[in-house]
Amino acid sequence: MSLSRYDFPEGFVFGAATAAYQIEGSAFGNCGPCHWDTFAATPGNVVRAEDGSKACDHYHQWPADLDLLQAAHMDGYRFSTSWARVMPDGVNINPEGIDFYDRLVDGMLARGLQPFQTLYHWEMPSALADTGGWTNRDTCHRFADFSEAITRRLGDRVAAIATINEPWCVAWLSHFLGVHAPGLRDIRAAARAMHHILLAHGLSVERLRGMGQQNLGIVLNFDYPATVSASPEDQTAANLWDGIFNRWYIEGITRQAYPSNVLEGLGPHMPAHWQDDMPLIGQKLDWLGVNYYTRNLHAHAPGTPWPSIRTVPGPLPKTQMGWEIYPEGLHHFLTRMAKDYVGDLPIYVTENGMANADQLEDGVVNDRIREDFLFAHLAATKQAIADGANVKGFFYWSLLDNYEWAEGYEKRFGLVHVDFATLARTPKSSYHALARALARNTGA
Ligand code: IFM
Repeated sequence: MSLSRYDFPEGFVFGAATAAYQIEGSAFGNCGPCHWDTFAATPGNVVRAEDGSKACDHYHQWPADLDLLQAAHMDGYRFSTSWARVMPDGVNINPEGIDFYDRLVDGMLARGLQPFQTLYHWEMPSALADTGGWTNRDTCHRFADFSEAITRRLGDRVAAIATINEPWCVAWLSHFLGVHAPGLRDIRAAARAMHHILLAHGLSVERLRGMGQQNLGIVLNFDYPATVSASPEDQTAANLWDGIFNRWYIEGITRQAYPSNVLEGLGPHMPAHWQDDMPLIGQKLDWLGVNYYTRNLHAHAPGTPWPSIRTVPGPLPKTQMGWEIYPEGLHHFLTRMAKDYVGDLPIYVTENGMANADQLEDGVVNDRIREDFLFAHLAATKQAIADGANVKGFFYWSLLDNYEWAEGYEKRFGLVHVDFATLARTPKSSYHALARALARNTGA
């Protein structure tokens, strides 16, 4: 597929994304413990019980990593600032942590990269996890304090700030399905986390706006809800999945209301007076981040408790994660967000990518399958723009192979291969293909 930056509007931001815990190395720089350290240390939670203590050692190797972005002609870099690194006990500032991000942002600007910052990409400081994490309303206020502290230092130089990365993962995946830290499987904890994560977003936006900060957004993830059959029961199951995964967060923010089919199950477990928080949650955004990876097939699961959904793998080709490759879903969500929720508000594809069992052979990684995946999703984005969605940028997930949470270091999403024994970086063929597509035609 031959697409280049010239197939997209002038000023469109091409970049790659990472997150702090997945690449930095939490053992360095007086970073505090977070709930992922203890989740990983508990047998059975993470492949080989691996954690992010060393990760890609980005804490020390960041200049070379930023060079990789620049050499691929990227315009932006989406990164996150770890709460546990900036505030190891969840309250007091670690000067070494905040200095690290200060240098990192200056490093981006020196290389012509627009810094797209995410405030919460899942490093809940252990001290706050001890008091209930996202099940505790007080954590939302602590998060606003963290947002203020880091923004006082970086806010004059970042291009955009996202409050939260993927509230569905923070709340449902982590408190109902138990797959991510803190590994709870409890409907009451899930209902509280689903509401509190949006309250934290609202309090953070309110605090940052009060400081005069511009370009505030949130990053939501979306999963295309297909059905196993055309039966009304399976349709209802897919609609409920759509409500839990896709509609809860965007409708909380843009309509100040939660989907009624989800409240049927969660209503009894919601925190008292949650309705009073909706105006705060529903404040104006400056942009919306869309993370998209796959679709899933759903069926009614009779005889099981609410939500009574059985999710099964579909027939399409799959990535190393077992996720179906379905670029049409990205077009669906970009146009749906514009049409049903945000109108002309700028939308960024803040994550899209695939894991693959890449092999380094004779110094080369040939990941043609990732090239095809990437360009198919870029084509879906281009079509969504043609169909009226105001998409302003696309960030590939991820720059580097990294710590894939409960999957440890097994699943490789990077444009750049990382040898986790030596930490050597090797750009894959997909990196070179993207670099060619992004090179500017200078006419020389
Ligand atoms: O690695 C994650 C990232 O942290 C959040 N979005 C999905 C990616 C792939 O699973």
